[in-house]
Amino acid sequence: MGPGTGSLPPRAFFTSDAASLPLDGTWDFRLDEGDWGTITVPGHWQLQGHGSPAYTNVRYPFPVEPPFVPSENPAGDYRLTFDLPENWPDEPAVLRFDGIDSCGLVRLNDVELGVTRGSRLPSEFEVGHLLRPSGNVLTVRVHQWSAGSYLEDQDMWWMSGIFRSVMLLSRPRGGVADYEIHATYDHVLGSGTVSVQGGMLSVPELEVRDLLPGQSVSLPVEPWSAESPRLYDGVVSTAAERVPVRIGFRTVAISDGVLTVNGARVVFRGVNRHEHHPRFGRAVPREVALQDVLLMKRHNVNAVRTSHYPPDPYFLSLCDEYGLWVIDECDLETHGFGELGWAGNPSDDPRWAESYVDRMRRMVERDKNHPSIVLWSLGNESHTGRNLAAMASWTRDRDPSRPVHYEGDSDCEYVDVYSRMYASHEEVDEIGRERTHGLPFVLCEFAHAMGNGPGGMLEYRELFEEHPTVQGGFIWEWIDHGLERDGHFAYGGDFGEPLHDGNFVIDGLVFPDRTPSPGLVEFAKVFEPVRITGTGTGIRIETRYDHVGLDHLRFDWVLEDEGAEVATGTLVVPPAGHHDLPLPDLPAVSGEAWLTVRASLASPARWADAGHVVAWGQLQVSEARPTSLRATERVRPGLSLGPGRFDPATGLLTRLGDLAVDGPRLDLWRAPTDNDRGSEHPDDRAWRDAGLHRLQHRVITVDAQENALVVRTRVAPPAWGFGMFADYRWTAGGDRLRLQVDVTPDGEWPCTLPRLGLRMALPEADVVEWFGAGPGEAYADSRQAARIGRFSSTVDALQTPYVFPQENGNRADARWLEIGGVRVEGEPVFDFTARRWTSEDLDAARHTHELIPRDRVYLNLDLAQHGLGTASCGPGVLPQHRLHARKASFVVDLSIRN
Ligand code: IPT
Repeated sequence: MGPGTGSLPPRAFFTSDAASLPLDGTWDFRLDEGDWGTITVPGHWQLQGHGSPAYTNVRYPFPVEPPFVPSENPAGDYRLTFDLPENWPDEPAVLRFDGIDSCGLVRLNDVELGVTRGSRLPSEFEVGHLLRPSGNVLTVRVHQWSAGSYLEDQDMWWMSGIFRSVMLLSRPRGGVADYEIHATYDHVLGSGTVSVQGGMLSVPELEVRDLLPGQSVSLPVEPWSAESPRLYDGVVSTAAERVPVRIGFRTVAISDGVLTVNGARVVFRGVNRHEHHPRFGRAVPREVALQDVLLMKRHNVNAVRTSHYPPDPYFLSLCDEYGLWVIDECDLETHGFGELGWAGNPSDDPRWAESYVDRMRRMVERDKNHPSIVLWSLGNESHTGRNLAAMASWTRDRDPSRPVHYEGDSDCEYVDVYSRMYASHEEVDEIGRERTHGLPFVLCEFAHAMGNGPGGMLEYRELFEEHPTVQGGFIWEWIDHGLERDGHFAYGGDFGEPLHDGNFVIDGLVFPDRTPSPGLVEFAKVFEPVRITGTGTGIRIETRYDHVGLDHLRFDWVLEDEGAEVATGTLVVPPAGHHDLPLPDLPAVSGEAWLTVRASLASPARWADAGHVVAWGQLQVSEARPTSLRATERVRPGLSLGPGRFDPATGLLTRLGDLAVDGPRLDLWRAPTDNDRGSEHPDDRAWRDAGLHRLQHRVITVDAQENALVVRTRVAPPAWGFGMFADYRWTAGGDRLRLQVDVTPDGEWPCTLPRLGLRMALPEADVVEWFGAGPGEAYADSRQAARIGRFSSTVDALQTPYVFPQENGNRADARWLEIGGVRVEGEPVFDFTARRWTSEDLDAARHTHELIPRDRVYLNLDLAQHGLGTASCGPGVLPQHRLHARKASFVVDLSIRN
């Protein structure tokens, strides 16, 4: 129940001019005393052919009887023989392990050094006296389970091994044992104050030379913020060692219940980041950590909570350099005790006290010099108790410069910010109005990004803007933890785990391979740092930056008529504040025209090229010309009308020109999303109970009138009395067919509707072109990122490959669409999806590779779809985005284009 043994006191992570020897690479390895082979360090053995990964969210995959773990406890033996480089100094040395999951018994040259605990924390051992010039033998026996596993019940894959770097570091006598830099910023005076411990500090750029430990100096500086991450290079030195350091001046404070940095209120537009790679698990290569940071910055993410353990330290140096606010979270979660009503929870058991504080100490000491870290977090989902309170008080004593966060302290007895997860919009609004607990409020998790979604981010943003103490939040979560397997991504259960939580581990804003999902694109739009809107007569520009102005941006406009560019120009925007600008002079246009204004980087930033768009807005400047159709054509024998031929029995369209089609008919079903399937009362259950996935269409009449074909039907599920009358009225003018659909609910509908629209099948087609919202998918409560324009795509590219197949790819507000020679025009607009499989196929599939293209294209033309919400963990679809059975009419025109 205690921490590891034999290791040195924790200290800052740094490299210096002292000798060092990286020990990463190929090691000898055997599992459970089997045959010796090799393994790559850092890495997990389960991803290198030994055993398999297992996924559980909350439940421990072993009996809960702390501190005992199963007798069947996989043991990985690691062995590395290494020589010292020539000139290796005759000085003390330490062996540093940055992360071993879950514990390792370390031996060097047959001498036992100790045991590591705390998987995502470093351990260092004194080894100088044991080293020899060549033939050093380092062995580590790693166990999958240890008492520490009870404290490491995070929602992620159980994977073991030496998964972070191993280093041998010479520690010169009289060197920098540890160092600590305090660099604060006084926003009133515009000056910084810096002091150092552990060595002398020089910062040439600031003309600071050999500042002695314990002394401080104040001078004018540029502050550090996530928006302007100004770092000063310096050196901490003693006679024997020089440590390069990077200093950011900033002051975190809470005043009047508002969290500020450098005197300005901050809003976290954040994400929760687990360390995950589809092939390497939590052994994330450095270039991939950089990729995360670049993707975040390019999508207007300004904050990261390192859920739920300290990341590889390299990630934090990237946050310093590129600018991200960080909540550094300790490696602690005991969620599985929740299943036992928290009986025996370590958080309040004194026998675990030392382990708790040890974990916090190791994180804080390791990471204390990062300007990006603005809050310390005690851990996640460990309920409450004295050990957590002890971590908090230790932290406050050690580092009064950063507030303490922990969501589980719901009464805010030992934390400095009030934190919640998945609180509904309504509740957040109430917290903001009542200033609950009188503390800054953050959503450490919100908007669960599982599958298609999250819906409702916009409405959260509005609350962050409305209430000063509601200071943003962190989307759950950054990345889908899918593991690559035979060309697709695997999730819980795919490795035969007896106990697992399926695809609940697939809930990120980026896919496992880090392709941005539509959720991330939506995030970027919702949380853009500049708001550009139309005022009716002009353009409004509002800045949402907390620390910088607008002078790094340029504002360009483009005028498009029916989606075709007709003019462009540049707007002159003052560098700070909010502005109402007049419209630029625009040429005459003939159709529906939109003015798009984009704010882009005027010059290259560290994280993106010049021209990268950070914000945009659209204003409609002219309406579409109304189209009218004169029903000139007569219904002909054999039931044809204009370019259409119909089945006399069903009244369904069978041919359009030369094309064989299966006529549009009413469709209410969609392949449920993870959010539809979530919550205690899932929409998906209600829909299935109502039988919406197996509607029957009863033809009442097929009425061939002179200029119209009128088909009356009643659409209803088996076993129930409710249903919907659907009348299809076909007319034609020349080679254009018009369909008017009128639906009228019959009886009491027990549930919302997944969608309300038409579905038809067309011959195979490749390219789709449309004028409407795009280019990406859009749903009622996740549609900010779609702009009005003219787009083209292949049918395949319209699909969003959610790891767990579900409804996806909806394009909103199409004015017209062309696919495979068919033109569809809306009166005025429709939503559409086009795919090579049916909604039923999509519903049945469990992995993307199970979706097999058919030889048709299934086209849905919808009046509306139900919103997405985030009920997979959190609130469902907001009332204004729900779709109810109602009387409705809609009109589409069909014609053939050659
Ligand atoms: C919350 C966890 O903190 C997080 O790790 C993750 O499991 C998330 O849920 C769901 O994906 S805890 C839950 C009880 C809200």
